[in-house]
Amino acid sequence: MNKQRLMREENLFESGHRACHGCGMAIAVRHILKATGKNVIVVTPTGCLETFSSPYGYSPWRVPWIHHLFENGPAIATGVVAALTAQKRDTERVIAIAGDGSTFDIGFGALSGMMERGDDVLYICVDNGAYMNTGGQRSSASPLYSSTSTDPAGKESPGKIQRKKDLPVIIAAHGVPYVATASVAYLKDLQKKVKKAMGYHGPRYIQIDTTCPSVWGFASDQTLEVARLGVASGLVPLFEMEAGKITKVRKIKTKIPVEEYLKSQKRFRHMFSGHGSEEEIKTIQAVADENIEKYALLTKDTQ
Ligand SMILES: Cc1ncc(C[n+]2csc(CCOP(=O)(O)OP(=O)(O)O)c2C)c(N)n1
Ligand code: SF4
Ligand SMILES: [Mg+2]
Repeated sequence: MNKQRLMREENLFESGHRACHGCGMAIAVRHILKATGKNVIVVTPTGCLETFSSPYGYSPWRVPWIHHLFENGPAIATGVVAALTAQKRDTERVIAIAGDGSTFDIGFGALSGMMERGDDVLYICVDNGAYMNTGGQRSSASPLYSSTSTDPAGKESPGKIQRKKDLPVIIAAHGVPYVATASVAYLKDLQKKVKKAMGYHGPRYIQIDTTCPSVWGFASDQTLEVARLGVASGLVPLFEMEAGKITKVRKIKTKIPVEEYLKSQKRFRHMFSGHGSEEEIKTIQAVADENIEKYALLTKDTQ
């Protein structure tokens, strides 16, 4: 088999989508499917992924794919599992790939139900920290003090004043076998976690930090670098939890101050405009330090 053909066959999320240049989500999905292989059925709610992967007449999906409402992904995934069981089909597995608005907010009740029932679904949240498909409104995954279209920063407002919801820990509290966080900065790590999750049965959850050049505000060739800065600052902790316990963390090799991450994106530029934002930067640093301590992210050399 020639090399080109081999590469084509390995890629289950191909060209033919309309994601923005440098979209972290498109990169993540390609790598998720490399790890699952082709025997999966994917369900995806409304959001950027659905919109950019279903232009009329084209499809990048090389696996069966179902688009459904914004709020009912977990229920649809459960239904597909039930249909496969009824048909005695055990070769395909079901995975949901959904945005943070759908996962953290509007589909949260359905997600909790699916986790509690114990359905055999790998649920993956491609988290870009806001409702991007409709113009960047805040979600409960938006980071503290990010400027969003519904929490715009200005003279009277520092941006979103709430912290990001700690969804992986909430999901783990359901007693599910596997929960992990990943980043597009570390694609081998991402694939490893997806493969590991596929080795379990029951509900599993992976949350992937997927950088968004268009709404976060950075050059499209900086997608992986901005994601890497998030991890290096401690704001995006990468870990695995099995049966509710942290079993593995990705250590930070070179720790950076949060300013370096914040300065890389326009959604935080108000923090450096001289409107007395020093306190807010300190608060964000405290969030990063809390993650570093909670997940023991530093090695002996980086402490
Ligand atoms: C019930 C309902 N409310 C609102 C919308 C409009 N809507 C479509 S996509 C979207 C945002 C999706 O955000 P997210 O899940 O984070 O995915 P992203 O676009 O960021 O990838 C919204 C608000 C809708 N389709 N259905
Ligand atoms: S808006 Fe962001 S998440 Fe959506 S397609 Fe563009 S880069 Fe990707
Ligand atoms: Mg989103």
